Amino acid sequence: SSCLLVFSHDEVTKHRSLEDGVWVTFKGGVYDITEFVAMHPGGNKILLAAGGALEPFWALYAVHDQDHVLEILSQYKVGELSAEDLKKQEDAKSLDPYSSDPERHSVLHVNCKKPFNAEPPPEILADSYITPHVLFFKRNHLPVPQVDPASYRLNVEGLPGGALSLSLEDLKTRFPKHTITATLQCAGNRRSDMNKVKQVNGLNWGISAIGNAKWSGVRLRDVLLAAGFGPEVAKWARHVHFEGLDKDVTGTAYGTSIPINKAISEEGDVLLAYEMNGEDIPSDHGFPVRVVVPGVVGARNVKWLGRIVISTEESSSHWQQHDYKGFSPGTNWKKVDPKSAPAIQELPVQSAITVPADGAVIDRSDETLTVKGYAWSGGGREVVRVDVSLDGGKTWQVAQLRSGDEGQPAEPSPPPGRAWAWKLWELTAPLPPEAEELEIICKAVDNSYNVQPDTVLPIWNLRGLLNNAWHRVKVKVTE
Ligand code: HEM
Ligand code: MTE
Ligand code: MO
Repeated sequence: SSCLLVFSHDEVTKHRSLEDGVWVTFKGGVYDITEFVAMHPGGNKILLAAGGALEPFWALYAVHDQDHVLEILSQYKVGELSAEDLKKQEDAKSLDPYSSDPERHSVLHVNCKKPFNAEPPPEILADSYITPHVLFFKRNHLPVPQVDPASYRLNVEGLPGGALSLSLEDLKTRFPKHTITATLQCAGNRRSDMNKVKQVNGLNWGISAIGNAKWSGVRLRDVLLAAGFGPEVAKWARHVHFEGLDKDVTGTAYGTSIPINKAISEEGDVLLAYEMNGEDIPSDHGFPVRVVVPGVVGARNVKWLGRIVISTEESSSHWQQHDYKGFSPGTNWKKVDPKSAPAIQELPVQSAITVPADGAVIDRSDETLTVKGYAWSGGGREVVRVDVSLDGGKTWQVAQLRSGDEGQPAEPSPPPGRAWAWKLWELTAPLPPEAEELEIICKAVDNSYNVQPDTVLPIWNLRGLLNNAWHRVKVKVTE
């Protein structure tokens, strides 16, 4: 590397804008990333590192700890940092912002350690109608904030009466407690199948970035009414913003918004939940209070809720304006215009096969085969049928649906339009004679007769979101 130029730290700091060029340093290398800024999947945030070291930012957004990211970076190398300045930088290394994250169970498949993103093995996902919190997928964009329940305050702002500040005790004692069973799914669930078609940007989720839990807390509606929501406010209010207590290096909190109608309607069932499956919400899932917006994409279910704002506009946050949007298969990073697509709210109909696993080997002497999985639809639409094929889609059989655990009483059926929870399904059928390999497929139908698309290709998108194509697994049959 002796033929590379050597730059001082001072020289690097002069390149902090698109006009002067955007330079960064990484492990002693100097990079001119001006051209890459517009292509960055994480948006304009990249400019925060301009003129300095990438390390503290990548410690926070450890999604960068992947070979393909380093490959991109390596294309932009222009030189080395002087030895003297490199040493100064190393001395100033900051503490790991993830050091106080909670312990997690080792059975989880970890997609990213920092921030922590993990899902349970698919084989056990549909073994329990209610997903225990330990096995529930965890999707964090930032370090888990440490919240003291005694000093916790939820601030409700934007209403004419001024801000309302509620303690955890206030929430638990001043408002009636409600419980709903609701499924939460990340927009990136099943992204890995999109990756197989063509590389996308994002965590490589399998089929388990989904879970079903009993959430208890107060209705958002009741809190908004207590804060002064009334007919006058209804005339102008259009969106409700939620802000988490998890913050990035600039102090920006995770935030999103939902439409006011969902927030205020009695049928919307939006909760400010303080319990998950009958216990205090675990820290990974939002202790002490998280929003549960049933029927709506995981991203809007803000954890560690600190602030609610009533507004005429959507949240201006990265996660509302730039991420969690769907695009055409033909849209690439060079021509994507985030403003051209609405934020994802209600999710489409979904199902997946949890058993058998892809690549499993089945013994012909078993004679029958049992296929299991989950099915769910967004917007409170109820799954009314799941079709299963054992022969790659030539013939279909209807699976048995369940809203509870085997041998246990089912959950009461939900009021129309409020089917928030998934259904587990199962089909036991004779093994097709002679077949050496089976392609097993499932597809669900909801009560609006929405169906899943048969392949990924026509719904592929650069971010790998909203994959609800027929789920297919291949198994071998041996004698
Ligand atoms: C995501 C590259 C600097 C913030 C990504 C991804 C790539 C990338 C390839 C997508 C990764 C994946 O999902 O597989 C780079 C390169 C950088 C750089 C080459 C420097 C030259 C930064 C900086 C920040 C940042 C300095 C913040 C200050 C983010 C965020 C995401 C992201 C927030 C999205 C993470 C998510 O999905 O939640 N970046 N990045 N990046 N990046 Fe960067
Ligand atoms: N809330 C905050 N404050 N910070 C986050 O990173 N992630 C969101 C949402 N709420 C997130 C958040 C996303 S993208 C999803 S899919 C769900 O939380 C995941 O919830 P879980 O970790 O309880 O499964
Ligand atoms: Mo998500």
